Amino acid sequence: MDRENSPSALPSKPLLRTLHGEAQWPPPMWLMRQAGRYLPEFRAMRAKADFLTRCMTPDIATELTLQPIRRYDMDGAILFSDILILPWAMGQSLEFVEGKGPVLGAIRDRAALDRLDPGRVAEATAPVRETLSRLRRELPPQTTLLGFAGSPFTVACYMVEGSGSREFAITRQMALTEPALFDALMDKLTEATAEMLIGQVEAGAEAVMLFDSWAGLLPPSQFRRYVIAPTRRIVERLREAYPTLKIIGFPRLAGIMAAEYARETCVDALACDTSVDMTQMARMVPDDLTLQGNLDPLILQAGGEGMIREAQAIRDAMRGRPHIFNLGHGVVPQTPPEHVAALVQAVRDVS
Ligand code: 1CP
Repeated sequence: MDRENSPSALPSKPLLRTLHGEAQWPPPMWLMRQAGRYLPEFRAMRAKADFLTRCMTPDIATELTLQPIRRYDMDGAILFSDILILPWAMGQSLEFVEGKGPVLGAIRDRAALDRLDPGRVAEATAPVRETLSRLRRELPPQTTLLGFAGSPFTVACYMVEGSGSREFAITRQMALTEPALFDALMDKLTEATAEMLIGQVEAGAEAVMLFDSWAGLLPPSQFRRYVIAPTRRIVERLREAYPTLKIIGFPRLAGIMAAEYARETCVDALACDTSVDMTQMARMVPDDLTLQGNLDPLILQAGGEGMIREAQAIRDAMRGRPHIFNLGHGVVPQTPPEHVAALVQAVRDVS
């Protein structure tokens, strides 16, 4: 365990301090998908290697993580990787197809589930840990390094469906009609996710984020079973290994269930999606819970005075409580890079 995770000293990095429950002014900021196609230097690297190779080559993944830090001096650097690296590392076939997104060999029965081998994950993800160690050496001293994973439900959606989807109907049907099979998949994923994240922290991640992008598809009873319960288990396992590790949870489009999620999973920070009124959410959660979010990525794409007003309104509404400024979902590829520069300036301008 390093100093930033030790219980005695409050860390000096602004984003980590906020995760420890201390309000900063102006708030620290980073953006989901801050490394991405909207940056010309990212598109240049894209020509050189396919997506999986970019994730699994420490030179490239380090460079892609650093690009938005160099340009915008973000307070957080998120590892360049993907939530689908875990199923791939367990042996599921994965390809990122241009114009279509991820394509996986769908898991629909016990035999396919049994072929997934969590024992392969540590070795298969060694390059990711190498990337994290390099980043810890190369990042500016005030920048916090974030590791991440998908939450089990969201990762299961892709594993069962075999691709992206609007409804993930096959996955949700499996949960309802073959609960033993779906539970076995969720249990396997929950343990493997915790193990992988412990490895990321060992390698240098200073905080971690759990992305549950499709949590909002579930009715409350299943939300408790497939979102809250596995997240809580992962938080427990991480805290056994690293008692003061800070964990951000993102139950996207969970609506009012997000408050219960924050309380029951014991995450340190709740990342709010675009639909959340942050002022209302602040009233529903403890004062020392960090809130992260939540400018609409399309407002960032549009830019201009309207963007500056919206961003400063979110920032000002959260003043006095621990808040990490971010978007409500990822930067879209059509975003002009100068809009991101204007956003950073607007959030940091407290004159
Ligand atoms: O070069 C390319 O065009 C590949 C596009 C790309 C990128 C840049 C994919 C494919 N993944 C990523 C990186 C990524 N993905 C990061 C790290 C970088 C950063 O944030 O700056 C992270 C945290 C993710 C997480 C991720 N992947 C999520 C959760 C967050 C969210 O966006 O909701 C999800 C759902 C994925 C799956 C995925 N990977 C890639 C795509 C296009 C998708 C979405 C597929 C779909 O459902 O349509």
